[in-house]
Amino acid sequence: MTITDELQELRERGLAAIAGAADLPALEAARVAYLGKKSELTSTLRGLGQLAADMRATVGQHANELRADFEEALEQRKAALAGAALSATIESGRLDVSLPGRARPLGTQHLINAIKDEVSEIFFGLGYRLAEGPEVEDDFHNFTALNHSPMHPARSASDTFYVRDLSEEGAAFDGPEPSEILMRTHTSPVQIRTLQAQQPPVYVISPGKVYRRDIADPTHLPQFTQMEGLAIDEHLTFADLKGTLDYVVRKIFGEQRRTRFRPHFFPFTEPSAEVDVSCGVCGGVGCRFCKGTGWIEILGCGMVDPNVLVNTGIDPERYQGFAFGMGVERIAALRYDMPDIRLLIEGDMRFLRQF
Ligand code: 2U9
Repeated sequence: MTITDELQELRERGLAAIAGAADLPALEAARVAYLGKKSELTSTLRGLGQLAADMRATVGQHANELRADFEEALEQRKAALAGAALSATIESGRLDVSLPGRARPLGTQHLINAIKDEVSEIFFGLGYRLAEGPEVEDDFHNFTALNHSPMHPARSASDTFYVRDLSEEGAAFDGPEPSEILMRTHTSPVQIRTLQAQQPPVYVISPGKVYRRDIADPTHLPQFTQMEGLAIDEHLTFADLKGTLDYVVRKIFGEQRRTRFRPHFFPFTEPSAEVDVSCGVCGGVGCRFCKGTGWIEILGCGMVDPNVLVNTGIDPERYQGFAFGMGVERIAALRYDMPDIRLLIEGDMRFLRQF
């Protein structure tokens, strides 16, 4: 075989290896094999000096052409592989916009807030306004202004969560003095603040979270939601209170329901009453649901004690009023026949999703 034939055979092998390189590392291996220092082509070029002059020119020309052709073929293959790699990347990242989207479960309002809003709307329809205030309160607004005697049991540390500011100099968790700061035990202090800030007429509702040192059981929670209301005006009587609450209870539970007012005692109202609604299961004749009485207790109320008006700078000779309070969780439990109000706050979606 002549050198020219050998170069022709090398050309075919080299071009085939370059064209057959499947990726960039394989292409680099082909470059080393056919253009590298130890390649046949390099030794041919190095050996040119030993050839006769006429052969040297011909072989030199062919070998240099072959080197140029290998280099060009390498460049072309490299570009083709890079293009293929880019296409593969694009292909793998392609989005099928016709695929259905991932379903994301939607959150909804909690039943407690839904009932709070529903009852609030009934009062807004009667002209009441929303009053809000702090959940961390002081003794005056939570107890003293509301006519609680200094030794009233609700003030005890076993009924009320007291709060201490531990960032203060020398403060200890069990400080020597009783704390004046507490978690509000009802939303009544919001109404005390309203009366301090504005003169009657006042018609407000104050829904919100309240805190009592109770152990959770089917009918108690250490944190629950209250809806309280207050009306202070000239000439308000117990008849206004009865008419208002009878209307609201029928709006909440249904027009066919009736109400009953039983005498009761609260420190902040006089006279005071507890309000029952006729049983929705038996219509008032007596059944297991109402424990045979035909009635279910739903809220407390009364005429605001004159002492409370005096405590907030309002003249009780000119103004009178009524107040009421109900537990939102209790309303929810009655309306949906729940055996245990703890279900409302445990976050079990199988239960909450029903409403
Ligand atoms: C002012 C004056 C009087 C608010 C009232 C009740 C009766 C009542 C309970 C219902 C169930 C608390 O959630 S519960 O445990 N509340 O029975 N609350 S009168 O009386 C006020 C409020 C503010 C200035």
